[in-house]
Amino acid sequence: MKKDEYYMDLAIVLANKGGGNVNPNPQVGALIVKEGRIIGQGYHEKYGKAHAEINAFKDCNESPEGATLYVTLEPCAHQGKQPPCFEAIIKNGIKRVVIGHLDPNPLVSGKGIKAMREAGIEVSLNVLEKECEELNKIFFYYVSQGLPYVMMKYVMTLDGKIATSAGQSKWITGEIARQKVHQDRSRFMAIMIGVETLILDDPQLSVRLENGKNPIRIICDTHLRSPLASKIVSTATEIPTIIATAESDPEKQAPFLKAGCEIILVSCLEGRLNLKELTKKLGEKGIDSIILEGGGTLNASALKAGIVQKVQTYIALKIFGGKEAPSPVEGHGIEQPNQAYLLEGAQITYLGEDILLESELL
Ligand code: AOF
Ligand code: ZN
Repeated sequence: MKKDEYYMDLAIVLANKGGGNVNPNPQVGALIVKEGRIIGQGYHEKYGKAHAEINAFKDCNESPEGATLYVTLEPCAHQGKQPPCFEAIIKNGIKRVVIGHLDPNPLVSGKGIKAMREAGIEVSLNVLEKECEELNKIFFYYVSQGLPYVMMKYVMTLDGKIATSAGQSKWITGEIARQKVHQDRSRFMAIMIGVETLILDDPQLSVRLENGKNPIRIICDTHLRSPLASKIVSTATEIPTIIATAESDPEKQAPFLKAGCEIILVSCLEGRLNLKELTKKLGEKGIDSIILEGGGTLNASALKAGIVQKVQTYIALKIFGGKEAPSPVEGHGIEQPNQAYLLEGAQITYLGEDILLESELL
């Protein structure tokens, strides 16, 4: 591995430490190298707090003058919650800046690079660009589209069942796969289910991990049928909970508001919530990422509405069988194979006795 790639790889490891704590901002890592010695390192630790570059300067154990700064994302050039980083880079006498990926944020894009070059700093671009893009898939999508990045996740048997014909789904995968589910939940800002799943499974959708961060829970409930006694509604004062509904009657909404839920009013499309409109409203609220956890009817509507970017399929080496046993995507489905939703880039991870297959919608 070449020198620049080697240090950028370390900066990516640093950036990853911010996962789950910086949304809807990017995960960023920075490393300062002088004469072959790493003299400072930092990452963006918390939303609204110091940027990675500033943390790396604070960490320096000797003067950064004449050093090279490795940073996974183009340094910012705007006054946001934090001052512009390119100024600190110039002020600290950095000689060379190596950047992993450009920042698509219109407030930032290209401006800092120009200013740094004008100040005589050598700027190298796109080192480990693909890896740095992978790091901030959510941020890049959100900042360019204004919509949350939606990952449809389901757990199924080899014969494509998400529960038995008696509706039982605990458990399909083993412990290692379930740990991964909780790690992902603490990295995404929100988690969404349909009201049928709420009624049938009564889930908590919380994170059972040490220092895990609970995602905002979103229930798609066209006619406000959510049981007030459900685990999610009854804990809405502890974990933020949004009910998306087309029911505008204040009397029907009142008990949910009293329970601590937030209500987002959405119009109906063919008798179901307009999911495109809902994701737009969630994006405007600053929600950059959603895990869609079913059930099959909501998954079908989400695919049809074109709001899904990624599909995560956990496969257990088991067979349930049963014509009535539910599957991950229901609704009417398509009629001709050439109308299928197509995905690409299958990534396969072995998690104990289970398999995780991740792919992206074309
Ligand atoms: C971060 N952390 O390490 C870098 C960011 O409101 P602010 O000042 O925190 O600015 C946020 C924007 O700054 C963000 O959208 C991104 O474009 C840029 N870079 N942000 O939170 C960082 N380098
Ligand atoms: Zn910055």
